[in-house]
Amino acid sequence: SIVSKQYRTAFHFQPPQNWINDPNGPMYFNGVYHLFYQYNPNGSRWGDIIWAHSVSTDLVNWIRLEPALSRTAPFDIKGCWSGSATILSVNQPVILYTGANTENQQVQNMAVPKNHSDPFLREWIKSDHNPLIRPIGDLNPRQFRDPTTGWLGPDGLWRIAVGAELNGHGAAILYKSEDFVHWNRTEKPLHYTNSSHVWECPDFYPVSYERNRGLDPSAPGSGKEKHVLKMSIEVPGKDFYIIGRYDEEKDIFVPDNEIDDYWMWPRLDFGRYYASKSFYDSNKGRRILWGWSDECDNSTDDVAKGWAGIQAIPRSVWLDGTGNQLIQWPVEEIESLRTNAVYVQDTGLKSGFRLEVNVTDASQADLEVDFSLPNLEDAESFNSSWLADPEGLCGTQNVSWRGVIGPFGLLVLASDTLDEFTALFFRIYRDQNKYMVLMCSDTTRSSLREGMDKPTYGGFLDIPHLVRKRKLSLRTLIDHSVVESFGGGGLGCITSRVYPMALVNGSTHIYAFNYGSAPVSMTNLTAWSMRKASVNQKSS
Ligand code: DQQ
Repeated sequence: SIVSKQYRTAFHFQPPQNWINDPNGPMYFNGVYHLFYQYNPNGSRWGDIIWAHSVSTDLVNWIRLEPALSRTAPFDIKGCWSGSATILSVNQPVILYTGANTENQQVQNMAVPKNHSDPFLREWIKSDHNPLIRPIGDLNPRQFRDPTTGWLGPDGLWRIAVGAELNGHGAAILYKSEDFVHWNRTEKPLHYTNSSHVWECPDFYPVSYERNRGLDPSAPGSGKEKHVLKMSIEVPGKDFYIIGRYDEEKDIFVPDNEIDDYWMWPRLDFGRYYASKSFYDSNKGRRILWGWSDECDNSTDDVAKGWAGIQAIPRSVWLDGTGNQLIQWPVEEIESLRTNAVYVQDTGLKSGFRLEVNVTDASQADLEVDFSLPNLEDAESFNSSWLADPEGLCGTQNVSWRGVIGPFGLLVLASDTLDEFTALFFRIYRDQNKYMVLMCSDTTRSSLREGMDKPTYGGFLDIPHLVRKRKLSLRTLIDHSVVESFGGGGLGCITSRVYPMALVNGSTHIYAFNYGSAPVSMTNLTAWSMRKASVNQKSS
Protein backbone atom coordinates (compact mmCIF):
# COMPACT_ATOMS: atom_id res chain seq x y z
CA SER A 1 0.00 0.00 0.00
CA ILE A 2 1.12 3.52 -0.73
CA VAL A 3 1.11 5.71 2.28
CA SER A 4 2.48 9.15 2.40
CA LYS A 5 3.21 12.03 4.70
CA GLN A 6 1.29 14.01 2.10
CA TYR A 7 -1.95 12.71 3.59
CA ARG A 8 -1.21 14.33 6.92
CA THR A 9 -2.89 17.67 7.41
CA ALA A 10 -1.21 21.07 7.67
CA PHE A 11 -3.76 22.95 9.77
CA HIS A 12 -6.21 20.36 11.10
CA PHE A 13 -5.88 18.94 14.57
CA GLN A 14 -4.08 15.62 14.74
CA PRO A 15 -1.44 14.09 17.00
CA PRO A 16 1.88 12.87 15.58
CA GLN A 17 0.68 9.28 15.50
CA ASN A 18 -1.97 6.69 16.42
CA TRP A 19 -5.73 6.46 16.40
CA ILE A 20 -7.96 9.32 17.54
CA ASN A 21 -11.71 9.70 17.73
CA ASP A 22 -14.21 11.93 19.57
CA PRO A 23 -13.26 15.41 20.79
CA ASN A 24 -13.77 15.47 24.57
CA GLY A 25 -14.18 18.15 27.22
CA PRO A 26 -13.38 21.21 25.11
CA MET A 27 -13.23 24.37 27.22
CA TYR A 28 -11.74 27.81 27.55
CA PHE A 29 -10.25 28.28 31.00
CA ASN A 30 -7.88 30.90 32.34
CA GLY A 31 -6.79 32.16 28.92
CA VAL A 32 -6.24 28.70 27.47
CA TYR A 33 -8.28 26.54 25.10
CA HIS A 34 -8.23 22.86 26.03
CA LEU A 35 -9.00 19.96 23.78
CA PHE A 36 -9.05 16.40 25.06
CA TYR A 37 -9.75 13.55 22.68
CA GLN A 38 -10.20 9.80 22.44
CA TYR A 39 -6.78 8.30 21.78
CA ASN A 40 -5.22 4.85 21.43
CA PRO A 41 -1.66 5.14 22.79
CA ASN A 42 -0.81 1.74 21.31
CA GLY A 43 -1.75 1.89 17.67
CA SER A 44 -3.76 3.26 14.80
CA ARG A 45 -6.95 1.27 15.29
CA TRP A 46 -9.61 1.90 17.94
CA GLY A 47 -8.79 0.38 21.35
CA ASP A 48 -7.15 0.97 24.78
CA ILE A 49 -8.85 4.36 24.76
CA ILE A 50 -7.61 7.18 26.99
CA TRP A 51 -7.98 10.98 27.03
CA ALA A 52 -5.14 12.74 25.26
CA HIS A 53 -4.80 16.46 25.93
CA SER A 54 -3.66 19.54 24.01
CA VAL A 55 -3.81 23.26 24.69
CA SER A 56 -3.87 26.38 22.57
CA THR A 57 -4.30 30.12 22.91
CA ASP A 58 -5.66 30.62 19.38
CA LEU A 59 -7.46 27.39 18.34
CA VAL A 60 -4.94 27.08 15.48
CA ASN A 61 -1.61 26.14 17.05
CA TRP A 62 -1.64 23.38 19.64
CA ILE A 63 0.76 22.11 22.27
CA ARG A 64 0.58 18.45 23.09
CA LEU A 65 0.60 17.49 26.76
CA GLU A 66 0.68 14.18 28.58
CA PRO A 67 -2.62 12.26 28.63
CA ALA A 68 -5.17 13.64 31.08
CA LEU A 69 -6.95 10.36 31.84
CA SER A 70 -5.51 6.87 31.59
CA ARG A 71 -7.07 3.47 32.30
CA THR A 72 -6.09 3.03 35.92
CA ALA A 73 -9.09 2.12 38.05
CA PRO A 74 -11.79 -0.59 38.11
CA PHE A 75 -14.30 2.03 36.95
CA ASP A 76 -12.37 2.85 33.74
CA ILE A 77 -9.92 -0.02 33.19
CA LYS A 78 -11.46 -0.99 29.83
CA GLY A 79 -11.50 2.55 28.50
CA CYS A 80 -11.77 6.23 29.34
CA TRP A 81 -14.53 7.12 26.93
CA SER A 82 -16.15 10.35 25.90
CA GLY A 83 -17.26 13.15 28.16
CA SER A 84 -17.34 16.86 28.80
CA ALA A 85 -15.89 19.65 30.88
CA THR A 86 -17.90 22.00 33.06
CA ILE A 87 -16.61 25.11 34.79
CA LEU A 88 -18.40 24.99 38.13
CA SER A 89 -17.21 28.32 39.41
CA VAL A 90 -14.51 30.78 38.47
CA ASN A 91 -11.70 28.45 39.39
CA GLN A 92 -13.27 25.02 39.24
CA PRO A 93 -13.21 23.05 36.01
CA VAL A 94 -14.31 19.42 36.21
CA ILE A 95 -14.41 16.56 33.76
CA LEU A 96 -17.20 14.02 33.53
CA TYR A 97 -16.38 10.98 31.40
CA THR A 98 -17.55 7.46 30.77
CA GLY A 99 -15.53 4.56 32.07
CA ALA A 100 -15.81 1.06 30.71
CA ASN A 101 -15.45 -0.89 33.94
CA THR A 102 -14.08 -4.33 34.72
CA GLU A 103 -17.43 -5.88 33.71
CA ASN A 104 -17.58 -3.86 30.51
CA GLN A 105 -20.38 -1.76 31.89
CA GLN A 106 -20.46 1.93 31.21
CA VAL A 107 -20.35 4.21 34.25
CA GLN A 108 -19.97 7.97 34.65
CA ASN A 109 -16.89 9.31 36.42
CA MET A 110 -15.39 12.61 37.46
CA ALA A 111 -11.90 14.10 37.49
CA VAL A 112 -10.57 17.45 38.71
CA PRO A 113 -7.28 19.29 38.15
CA LYS A 114 -4.53 18.33 40.55
CA ASN A 115 -2.94 21.73 40.58
CA HIS A 116 -5.05 24.79 39.81
CA SER A 117 -2.01 26.99 39.50
CA ASP A 118 -0.71 25.01 36.52
CA PRO A 119 -1.91 27.15 33.58
CA PHE A 120 -2.22 24.05 31.35
CA LEU A 121 -3.98 21.84 33.93
CA ARG A 122 -1.72 18.94 32.98
CA GLU A 123 -2.67 16.52 35.74
CA TRP A 124 -6.15 15.32 36.59
CA ILE A 125 -7.23 13.40 39.68
CA LYS A 126 -10.09 10.95 39.57
CA SER A 127 -12.75 11.38 42.24
CA ASP A 128 -12.93 9.02 45.22
CA HIS A 129 -16.67 8.91 44.61
CA ASN A 130 -16.28 7.24 41.20
CA PRO A 131 -18.31 5.84 39.65
CA LEU A 132 -20.78 8.66 40.21
CA ILE A 133 -23.53 7.16 38.08
CA ARG A 134 -24.15 3.50 37.32
CA PRO A 135 -26.45 2.00 34.69
CA ILE A 136 -29.18 0.65 36.92
CA GLY A 137 -32.83 -0.23 36.35
CA ASP A 138 -34.06 0.02 32.78
CA LEU A 139 -30.75 1.36 31.39
CA ASN A 140 -28.78 -0.92 29.11
CA PRO A 141 -25.39 -1.08 30.90
CA ARG A 142 -23.50 -1.35 27.62
CA GLN A 143 -25.24 1.62 26.04
CA PHE A 144 -24.93 4.36 28.61
CA ARG A 145 -22.33 7.00 27.99
CA ASP A 146 -20.95 10.41 27.04
CA PRO A 147 -22.15 12.87 29.73
CA THR A 148 -22.79 16.43 28.54
CA THR A 149 -21.43 19.62 29.99
CA GLY A 150 -23.43 20.52 33.10
CA TRP A 151 -25.80 23.47 33.22
CA LEU A 152 -27.23 25.25 36.22
CA GLY A 153 -31.00 25.45 36.59
CA PRO A 154 -32.97 28.28 38.23
CA ASP A 155 -33.28 26.07 41.37
CA GLY A 156 -29.50 26.12 41.78
CA LEU A 157 -29.12 22.45 40.86
CA TRP A 158 -26.79 21.18 38.15
CA ARG A 159 -28.11 19.17 35.23
CA ILE A 160 -26.41 16.83 32.82
CA ALA A 161 -27.68 14.52 30.12
CA VAL A 162 -26.19 11.10 29.36
CA GLY A 163 -26.56 9.21 26.08
CA ALA A 164 -28.39 5.94 26.49
CA GLU A 165 -30.54 3.21 25.17
CA LEU A 166 -33.89 2.99 26.92
CA ASN A 167 -36.07 -0.01 26.06
CA GLY A 168 -33.95 -0.41 22.97
CA HIS A 169 -34.33 3.19 21.82
CA GLY A 170 -32.11 6.25 21.76
CA ALA A 171 -32.45 8.64 24.69
CA ALA A 172 -30.74 11.46 26.56
CA ILE A 173 -31.21 10.74 30.28
CA LEU A 174 -31.39 13.75 32.55
CA TYR A 175 -29.72 13.91 35.98
CA LYS A 176 -29.70 16.60 38.67
CA SER A 177 -27.22 17.33 41.42
CA GLU A 178 -26.48 19.83 44.12
CA ASP A 179 -22.76 19.14 44.38
CA PHE A 180 -21.89 17.60 40.98
CA VAL A 181 -21.05 14.36 42.81
CA HIS A 182 -24.39 12.90 43.86
CA TRP A 183 -26.75 12.63 40.90
CA ASN A 184 -30.48 11.87 40.76
CA ARG A 185 -32.14 10.72 37.61
CA THR A 186 -35.24 12.70 36.69
CA GLU A 187 -38.50 10.93 36.05
CA LYS A 188 -38.44 11.56 32.32
CA PRO A 189 -35.51 11.67 29.93
CA LEU A 190 -34.61 15.04 28.40
CA HIS A 191 -35.67 13.52 25.09
CA TYR A 192 -35.89 10.18 23.29
CA THR A 193 -37.00 8.69 20.03
CA ASN A 194 -38.59 5.40 19.14
CA SER A 195 -36.70 5.22 15.89
CA SER A 196 -33.04 4.72 16.77
CA HIS A 197 -30.72 2.74 18.98
CA VAL A 198 -28.33 4.32 21.48
CA TRP A 199 -27.65 8.06 21.29
CA GLU A 200 -23.95 8.78 21.54
CA CYS A 201 -22.35 12.05 22.57
CA PRO A 202 -25.45 14.16 23.28
CA ASP A 203 -24.87 17.92 23.33
CA PHE A 204 -27.45 20.37 24.69
CA TYR A 205 -27.18 24.16 24.66
CA PRO A 206 -29.02 27.44 24.20
CA VAL A 207 -28.41 29.01 20.83
CA SER A 208 -28.35 32.63 19.68
CA TYR A 209 -29.67 34.27 16.52
CA GLU A 210 -26.70 36.59 16.46
CA ARG A 211 -23.84 35.82 14.10
CA ASN A 212 -20.84 34.35 15.94
CA ARG A 213 -22.61 34.69 19.30
CA GLY A 214 -23.05 31.94 21.81
CA LEU A 215 -24.82 31.59 25.13
CA ASP A 216 -23.59 30.26 28.42
CA PRO A 217 -26.11 27.60 29.45
CA SER A 218 -25.48 28.28 33.16
CA ALA A 219 -25.86 32.06 32.98
CA PRO A 220 -29.21 33.08 34.41
CA GLY A 221 -31.57 35.26 32.44
CA SER A 222 -33.11 35.77 29.07
CA GLY A 223 -32.03 35.15 25.52
CA LYS A 224 -32.25 31.40 25.81
CA GLU A 225 -35.40 31.05 23.70
CA LYS A 226 -34.11 28.19 21.64
CA HIS A 227 -32.06 25.16 22.52
CA VAL A 228 -30.27 22.59 20.42
CA LEU A 229 -30.15 18.91 21.24
CA LYS A 230 -27.60 17.03 19.18
CA MET A 231 -27.05 13.30 19.17
CA SER A 232 -24.66 11.05 17.28
CA ILE A 233 -26.27 8.00 15.73
CA GLU A 234 -24.06 5.15 14.56
CA VAL A 235 -26.28 4.17 11.66
CA PRO A 236 -25.63 6.11 9.44
CA GLY A 237 -22.75 7.56 11.48
CA LYS A 238 -23.99 11.15 11.48
CA ASP A 239 -24.62 13.92 13.96
CA PHE A 240 -28.28 14.94 13.99
CA TYR A 241 -29.89 17.80 15.85
CA ILE A 242 -33.28 19.03 17.00
CA ILE A 243 -34.13 22.66 17.70
CA GLY A 244 -36.71 23.34 20.36
CA ARG A 245 -37.68 25.18 23.50
CA TYR A 246 -36.43 24.24 26.91
CA ASP A 247 -38.44 25.09 29.98
CA GLU A 248 -35.72 25.54 32.59
CA GLU A 249 -38.13 25.46 35.52
CA LYS A 250 -39.77 22.19 34.51
CA ASP A 251 -36.82 20.65 32.69
CA ILE A 252 -38.89 19.96 29.62
CA PHE A 253 -37.48 20.16 26.14
CA VAL A 254 -40.10 20.55 23.44
CA PRO A 255 -38.89 20.21 19.83
CA ASP A 256 -40.29 22.72 17.33
CA ASN A 257 -41.08 19.82 15.00
CA GLU A 258 -42.26 16.59 16.55
CA ILE A 259 -40.72 14.20 14.05
CA ASP A 260 -39.81 10.85 15.55
CA ASP A 261 -37.92 9.50 12.52
CA TYR A 262 -34.34 10.66 12.96
CA TRP A 263 -33.54 10.18 9.28
CA MET A 264 -35.56 13.34 8.72
CA TRP A 265 -33.72 15.40 11.35
CA PRO A 266 -31.21 18.02 10.21
CA ARG A 267 -27.56 16.99 10.18
CA LEU A 268 -24.63 19.05 11.37
CA ASP A 269 -22.57 17.80 8.45
CA PHE A 270 -23.60 15.59 5.54
CA GLY A 271 -20.16 14.03 5.33
CA ARG A 272 -17.63 12.34 7.55
CA TYR A 273 -18.21 14.11 10.82
CA TYR A 274 -19.16 12.44 14.08
CA ALA A 275 -19.30 12.62 17.87
CA SER A 276 -19.13 16.40 17.84
CA LYS A 277 -19.17 18.48 20.98
CA SER A 278 -19.56 22.20 21.56
CA PHE A 279 -18.57 24.57 24.34
CA TYR A 280 -19.26 28.15 25.33
CA ASP A 281 -16.15 30.24 24.69
CA SER A 282 -16.21 32.97 27.33
CA ASN A 283 -13.18 34.53 25.65
CA LYS A 284 -15.12 35.68 22.60
CA GLY A 285 -18.69 35.02 23.71
CA ARG A 286 -19.36 32.39 21.08
CA ARG A 287 -20.26 28.70 20.84
CA ILE A 288 -17.58 26.53 19.28
CA LEU A 289 -18.17 23.08 17.86
CA TRP A 290 -15.54 20.36 17.47
CA GLY A 291 -16.15 17.18 15.44
CA TRP A 292 -14.18 14.06 14.57
CA SER A 293 -13.54 13.04 10.97
CA ASP A 294 -12.41 9.44 10.54
CA GLU A 295 -10.49 7.92 7.65
CA CYS A 296 -11.97 6.30 4.57
CA ASP A 297 -8.88 4.50 3.46
CA ASN A 298 -8.74 0.99 4.92
CA SER A 299 -7.42 -0.03 8.30
CA THR A 300 -4.38 -1.76 6.76
CA ASP A 301 -3.46 1.65 5.36
CA ASP A 302 -4.03 3.18 8.78
CA VAL A 303 -1.60 0.74 10.34
CA ALA A 304 0.94 1.49 7.60
CA LYS A 305 0.43 5.24 8.00
CA GLY A 306 0.70 4.93 11.76
CA TRP A 307 -2.24 7.27 12.30
CA ALA A 308 -5.97 7.54 11.82
CA GLY A 309 -8.51 10.29 12.45
CA ILE A 310 -8.44 14.07 12.63
CA GLN A 311 -10.58 16.76 14.22
CA ALA A 312 -12.42 19.02 11.80
CA ILE A 313 -11.78 22.77 11.98
CA PRO A 314 -13.59 24.19 15.03
CA ARG A 315 -16.78 25.98 13.98
CA SER A 316 -18.69 28.88 15.38
CA VAL A 317 -22.40 27.96 15.68
CA TRP A 318 -25.49 30.13 15.78
CA LEU A 319 -29.12 30.08 14.68
CA ASP A 320 -30.35 31.08 11.24
CA GLY A 321 -33.00 33.85 11.14
CA THR A 322 -35.75 31.32 10.39
CA GLY A 323 -35.03 29.69 13.75
CA ASN A 324 -35.19 26.29 12.06
CA GLN A 325 -31.58 25.57 11.27
CA LEU A 326 -28.05 26.13 12.51
CA ILE A 327 -25.33 28.08 10.79
CA GLN A 328 -21.77 26.87 11.17
CA TRP A 329 -18.63 28.71 10.12
CA PRO A 330 -14.94 27.97 10.66
CA VAL A 331 -13.63 30.03 13.61
CA GLU A 332 -12.14 33.30 12.42
CA GLU A 333 -8.73 32.40 13.86
CA ILE A 334 -8.14 29.95 11.02
CA GLU A 335 -8.02 32.93 8.64
CA SER A 336 -4.70 33.94 10.21
CA LEU A 337 -3.12 31.15 8.15
CA ARG A 338 -4.30 32.62 4.86
CA THR A 339 -1.60 33.86 2.50
CA ASN A 340 -1.08 34.74 -1.19
CA ALA A 341 -4.65 35.64 -2.03
CA VAL A 342 -5.88 35.14 -5.59
CA TYR A 343 -9.01 36.92 -6.82
CA VAL A 344 -11.42 36.21 -9.65
CA GLN A 345 -14.23 38.68 -10.18
CA ASP A 346 -17.42 38.81 -12.23
CA THR A 347 -16.57 35.84 -14.34
CA GLY A 348 -19.15 33.88 -16.28
CA LEU A 349 -19.09 30.09 -16.26
CA LYS A 350 -20.75 28.97 -19.46
CA SER A 351 -22.07 25.45 -19.79
CA GLY A 352 -19.17 22.99 -19.72
CA PHE A 353 -16.66 25.62 -18.62
CA ARG A 354 -13.80 24.99 -16.20
CA LEU A 355 -11.56 27.70 -14.85
CA GLU A 356 -8.32 26.95 -13.03
CA VAL A 357 -7.73 28.83 -9.78
CA ASN A 358 -4.00 29.39 -9.56
CA VAL A 359 -3.22 29.27 -5.85
CA THR A 360 0.37 28.79 -4.73
CA ASP A 361 -0.39 25.59 -2.86
CA ALA A 362 -3.54 23.81 -4.02
CA SER A 363 -3.13 21.06 -1.42
CA GLN A 364 -3.65 23.43 1.51
CA ALA A 365 -6.01 26.22 0.64
CA ASP A 366 -9.13 28.13 1.66
CA LEU A 367 -11.61 29.31 -1.00
CA GLU A 368 -14.66 31.51 -0.83
CA VAL A 369 -16.88 31.70 -3.90
CA ASP A 370 -20.08 33.64 -4.55
CA PHE A 371 -22.14 32.28 -7.41
CA SER A 372 -24.80 34.31 -9.12
CA LEU A 373 -27.60 32.11 -10.46
CA PRO A 374 -29.45 32.16 -13.78
CA ASN A 375 -33.22 32.44 -14.07
CA LEU A 376 -34.46 29.86 -11.58
CA GLU A 377 -37.63 29.12 -13.53
CA ASP A 378 -35.60 27.04 -15.94
CA ALA A 379 -34.66 24.57 -13.23
CA GLU A 380 -35.52 20.89 -13.63
CA SER A 381 -38.46 19.68 -11.63
CA PHE A 382 -38.03 18.19 -8.22
CA ASN A 383 -39.13 14.72 -7.24
CA SER A 384 -40.31 14.61 -3.64
CA SER A 385 -39.03 11.04 -3.20
CA TRP A 386 -35.53 12.56 -3.22
CA LEU A 387 -36.14 14.23 0.15
CA ALA A 388 -35.56 11.00 2.02
CA ASP A 389 -32.19 10.34 0.42
CA PRO A 390 -30.31 13.42 -0.84
CA GLU A 391 -27.04 11.53 -0.45
CA GLY A 392 -28.29 8.88 -2.89
CA LEU A 393 -29.30 11.63 -5.30
CA CYS A 394 -25.74 13.02 -5.17
CA GLY A 395 -24.68 9.52 -6.25
CA THR A 396 -27.10 8.98 -9.11
CA GLN A 397 -26.77 12.59 -10.22
CA ASN A 398 -23.07 12.75 -9.58
CA VAL A 399 -20.69 15.29 -11.09
CA SER A 400 -20.94 13.78 -14.57
CA TRP A 401 -24.73 14.01 -14.69
CA ARG A 402 -25.44 17.24 -16.54
CA GLY A 403 -28.51 19.10 -15.42
CA VAL A 404 -29.88 22.54 -16.16
CA ILE A 405 -28.86 24.59 -13.14
CA GLY A 406 -25.89 22.60 -11.98
CA PRO A 407 -23.76 20.85 -11.31
CA PHE A 408 -21.58 23.89 -10.69
CA GLY A 409 -18.96 24.38 -8.01
CA LEU A 410 -15.35 23.42 -7.42
CA LEU A 411 -13.08 20.57 -8.42
CA VAL A 412 -10.31 20.26 -5.84
CA LEU A 413 -7.28 18.06 -5.30
CA ALA A 414 -7.38 17.43 -9.05
CA SER A 415 -4.48 15.72 -10.79
CA ASP A 416 -2.74 17.21 -13.87
CA THR A 417 -4.79 15.12 -16.26
CA LEU A 418 -8.00 15.25 -14.19
CA ASP A 419 -8.10 11.52 -13.72
CA GLU A 420 -8.43 12.32 -10.01
CA PHE A 421 -10.53 15.06 -8.43
CA THR A 422 -13.02 15.72 -5.65
CA ALA A 423 -16.12 17.65 -6.69
CA LEU A 424 -18.16 20.03 -4.54
CA PHE A 425 -21.25 21.24 -6.30
CA PHE A 426 -24.80 22.52 -6.24
CA ARG A 427 -27.92 21.69 -8.24
CA ILE A 428 -31.17 23.60 -8.18
CA TYR A 429 -34.58 22.05 -8.79
CA ARG A 430 -38.03 23.53 -9.04
CA ASP A 431 -40.75 22.19 -6.76
CA GLN A 432 -43.95 23.97 -7.84
CA ASN A 433 -43.26 27.50 -6.61
CA LYS A 434 -40.33 26.58 -4.37
CA TYR A 435 -36.72 25.87 -5.25
CA MET A 436 -34.64 23.11 -3.78
CA VAL A 437 -30.87 23.46 -3.49
CA LEU A 438 -28.85 20.27 -3.40
CA MET A 439 -25.27 20.43 -2.15
CA CYS A 440 -22.99 17.47 -2.91
CA SER A 441 -19.49 16.22 -2.34
CA ASP A 442 -18.61 13.59 -4.91
CA THR A 443 -15.44 11.68 -4.03
CA THR A 444 -15.98 8.79 -6.47
CA ARG A 445 -13.10 10.10 -8.61
CA SER A 446 -10.96 11.33 -5.73
CA SER A 447 -8.27 8.67 -5.91
CA LEU A 448 -6.86 6.06 -8.26
CA ARG A 449 -5.70 4.05 -5.26
CA GLU A 450 -7.33 0.71 -4.63
CA GLY A 451 -9.44 -0.05 -1.58
CA MET A 452 -10.55 3.48 -0.71
CA ASP A 453 -14.12 4.18 0.34
CA LYS A 454 -15.19 6.91 -2.13
CA PRO A 455 -18.73 7.97 -1.21
CA THR A 456 -20.91 10.79 -2.38
CA TYR A 457 -22.40 12.96 0.34
CA GLY A 458 -25.01 15.63 0.29
CA GLY A 459 -28.17 17.27 1.49
CA PHE A 460 -30.77 19.89 0.72
CA LEU A 461 -30.14 23.45 1.83
CA ASP A 462 -32.87 25.83 2.87
CA ILE A 463 -31.50 29.17 1.65
CA PRO A 464 -33.55 32.18 2.75
CA HIS A 465 -34.28 34.69 -0.05
CA LEU A 466 -32.89 32.44 -2.77
CA VAL A 467 -35.37 33.62 -5.40
CA ARG A 468 -34.88 37.30 -4.69
CA LYS A 469 -31.10 37.26 -4.35
CA ARG A 470 -30.21 34.46 -6.77
CA LYS A 471 -26.94 33.99 -4.93
CA LEU A 472 -25.27 30.95 -3.49
CA SER A 473 -21.93 30.78 -1.74
CA LEU A 474 -19.43 28.01 -1.22
CA ARG A 475 -16.47 27.97 1.12
CA THR A 476 -14.03 25.08 0.91
CA LEU A 477 -11.04 24.30 3.09
CA ILE A 478 -8.62 21.89 1.45
CA ASP A 479 -5.97 20.26 3.62
CA HIS A 480 -4.29 17.26 1.98
CA SER A 481 -6.59 14.35 2.89
CA VAL A 482 -9.55 16.45 4.05
CA VAL A 483 -11.95 18.75 2.24
CA GLU A 484 -14.41 20.73 4.39
CA SER A 485 -17.13 22.68 2.63
CA PHE A 486 -19.71 25.20 3.81
CA GLY A 487 -22.61 25.95 1.47
CA GLY A 488 -25.00 28.90 1.64
CA GLY A 489 -22.90 30.74 4.22
CA GLY A 490 -22.77 27.72 6.54
CA LEU A 491 -26.32 26.32 6.17
CA GLY A 492 -24.93 23.06 4.83
CA CYS A 493 -21.58 21.45 5.66
CA ILE A 494 -19.79 18.49 4.11
CA THR A 495 -16.53 17.03 5.36
CA SER A 496 -14.85 14.48 3.10
CA ARG A 497 -11.64 12.47 3.37
CA VAL A 498 -9.69 11.72 0.20
CA TYR A 499 -6.30 10.20 -0.69
CA PRO A 500 -5.31 11.31 -4.19
CA MET A 501 -2.26 9.74 -5.83
CA ALA A 502 -1.54 13.20 -7.20
CA LEU A 503 -0.60 14.33 -3.69
CA VAL A 504 2.09 11.67 -3.61
CA ASN A 505 3.31 11.80 -7.19
CA GLY A 506 2.85 15.28 -8.42
CA SER A 507 0.76 18.34 -8.03
CA THR A 508 -2.88 19.13 -7.49
CA HIS A 509 -5.14 21.77 -8.96
CA ILE A 510 -8.32 23.65 -8.16
CA TYR A 511 -11.00 24.56 -10.71
CA ALA A 512 -14.31 26.36 -10.66
CA PHE A 513 -16.70 24.63 -13.04
CA ASN A 514 -20.19 24.57 -14.46
CA TYR A 515 -21.47 21.40 -16.13
CA GLY A 516 -25.12 22.46 -16.12
CA SER A 517 -26.69 23.70 -19.37
CA ALA A 518 -27.59 27.11 -17.91
CA PRO A 519 -24.75 29.59 -17.41
CA VAL A 520 -23.84 30.70 -13.89
CA SER A 521 -21.38 33.37 -12.92
CA MET A 522 -18.95 33.99 -10.13
CA THR A 523 -19.31 37.46 -8.71
CA ASN A 524 -16.33 36.83 -6.53
CA LEU A 525 -13.85 34.09 -5.84
CA THR A 526 -11.03 34.52 -3.36
CA ALA A 527 -8.54 31.74 -2.80
CA TRP A 528 -5.73 31.62 -0.29
CA SER A 529 -2.93 29.20 0.28
CA MET A 530 -2.80 28.21 3.92
CA ARG A 531 0.33 28.30 6.05
CA LYS A 532 1.15 25.26 8.13
CA ALA A 533 0.01 25.52 11.74
CA SER A 534 2.05 24.20 14.63
CA VAL A 535 -0.15 21.30 15.71
CA ASN A 536 0.96 19.00 18.50
CA GLN A 537 4.65 19.19 17.61
CA LYS A 538 5.97 19.70 21.07
CA SER A 539 5.65 17.27 23.89
CA SER A 540 6.00 18.69 27.35
N1 DQQ B 1 -16.79 6.87 21.06
C1 DQQ B 1 -16.51 6.70 22.45
C2 DQQ B 1 -17.83 6.53 23.11
C3 DQQ B 1 -18.75 7.21 22.16
C4 DQQ B 1 -18.22 6.82 20.83
C5 DQQ B 1 -15.58 5.53 22.63
C6 DQQ B 1 -18.65 7.72 19.71
O1 DQQ B 1 -17.84 7.11 24.40
O2 DQQ B 1 -20.09 6.83 22.37
O3 DQQ B 1 -14.35 5.75 22.00
O4 DQQ B 1 -17.75 7.73 18.64
